[in-house]
Amino acid sequence: MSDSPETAILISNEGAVRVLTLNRPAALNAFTAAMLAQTRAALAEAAEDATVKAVLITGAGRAFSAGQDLGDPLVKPDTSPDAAPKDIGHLLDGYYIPLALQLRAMPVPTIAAVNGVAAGAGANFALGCDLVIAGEGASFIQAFSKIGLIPDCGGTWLLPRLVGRAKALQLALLGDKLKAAEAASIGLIARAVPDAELMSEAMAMAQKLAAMPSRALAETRRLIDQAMDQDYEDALRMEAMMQSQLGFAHDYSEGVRAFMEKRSPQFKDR
Ligand code: LHQ
Repeated sequence: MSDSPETAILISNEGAVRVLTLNRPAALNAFTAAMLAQTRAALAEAAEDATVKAVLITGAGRAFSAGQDLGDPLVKPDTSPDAAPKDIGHLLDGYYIPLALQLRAMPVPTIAAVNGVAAGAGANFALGCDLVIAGEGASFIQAFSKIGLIPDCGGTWLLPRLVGRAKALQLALLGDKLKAAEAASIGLIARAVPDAELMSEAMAMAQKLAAMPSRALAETRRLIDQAMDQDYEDALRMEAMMQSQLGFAHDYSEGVRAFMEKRSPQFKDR
């Protein structure tokens, strides 16, 4: 059964691309605590497997993810008069924060193929991936304000950096549905493509990244994230330090040799 905790994440491989499919379609792939734990385990497994060179994340059925499962006993408000209020922040501390950090520290690129609605933490989980490609029927909803919450799973950090303060506030305060094409046009995501082409386009992107020098890609992400909070000179010095390190690594000499010899490079650093 799709809702059984054992199958909340489907795992498959296509060459060097690890595909993770969020798989609770009857609940629009909303995250339960068990599913969050499985997502973390699947990402950890991909990070440790040297044959994996890119991770593609998508959703089963008509949604990417509707965010936190609001029926999960950990977050569902207990309406009985003598019930103690629940601290839903524990779920962020215990699951969403480690998940968001893990995504950012992956040794290989992550691609979200958003196949339908991505709401709440489901939207921000997708936006936390390195590249986001969405089908034209997909949409992004910062649903938090509608239930009295703030954007979590990195939303307050990601949104202004991706689209600027004015647009971030528009999306977060109103909680309106943003269609994939507009999300692409404002720079929230990389691309919107016809629904029928989503998986082939996302896979082509993932395969392209999988053939590239993984370590350089992971360090590129790390330095870009870090530079957001640095001044220009610090970023320049960080670039020089990293370039020194990468210059000693296999992939640089292999990349230059392959260019000179007019052949495809065989990268191996991770
Ligand atoms: C759901 C859900 C859902 C359970 C659809 N849960 N069942 C972090 C930590 C701590 C606390 C709280 O929050 C967070 C982070 C967050 O993510 S908060 C934001 C949580 N997400 C939402 O508020 C979105 C709620 N969902 C919706 O607004 C709609 O379902 C959307 C706009 C996503 C899709 O609308 P429709 O296409 O009209 O589908 P639907 O509403 O009919 O949903 C289909 C089924 O999925 C339905 O079940 P049913 O048994 O009636 O068929 C929904 O109950 C279920 N579902 N989202 N988050």
